[in-house]
Amino acid sequence: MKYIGIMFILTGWLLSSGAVQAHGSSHHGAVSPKHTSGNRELKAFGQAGDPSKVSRDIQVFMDDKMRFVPGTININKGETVRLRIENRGAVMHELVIGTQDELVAHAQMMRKTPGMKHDAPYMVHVNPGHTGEIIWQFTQSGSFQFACLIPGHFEAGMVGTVVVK
Ligand SMILES: [Cu+2]
Repeated sequence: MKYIGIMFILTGWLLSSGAVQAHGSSHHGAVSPKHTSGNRELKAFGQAGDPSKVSRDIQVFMDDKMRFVPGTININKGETVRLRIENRGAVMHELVIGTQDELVAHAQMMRKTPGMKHDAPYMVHVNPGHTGEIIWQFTQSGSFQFACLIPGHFEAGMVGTVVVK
């Protein structure tokens, strides 16, 4: 019985660490450096943008009311934009672009793994009083979302919409 118990614990440990690794490689790990031209991961909502092709800057504000201003961003299909994301709050916030399903799954992962480090060209973490940026090309029309996935923030409604036409 003792042996089976140990096996069970080991299996559980392997599964959980495997899940974290899978998350790392699919979302955050092995991501090419920001703003480089080669090896871009194509997402349902587009790909990392080329800074030389930015057609406009879009200012987005975040604060501790758990809201983005503006809450909706309109983009022309194919357009490369620079999101300039200012954190006017007193705590860290982030902006992660994704499909609704991706963001819900990602938020769940964040709750399970507090303090998880993550990075990708479609997200930025911004310390209080700072401004971060994302350069992104929206290659597909549709309705997408951006959210702060810090546990508690997403649940409080820190979600916005990107409409690409
Ligand atoms: Cu937040």
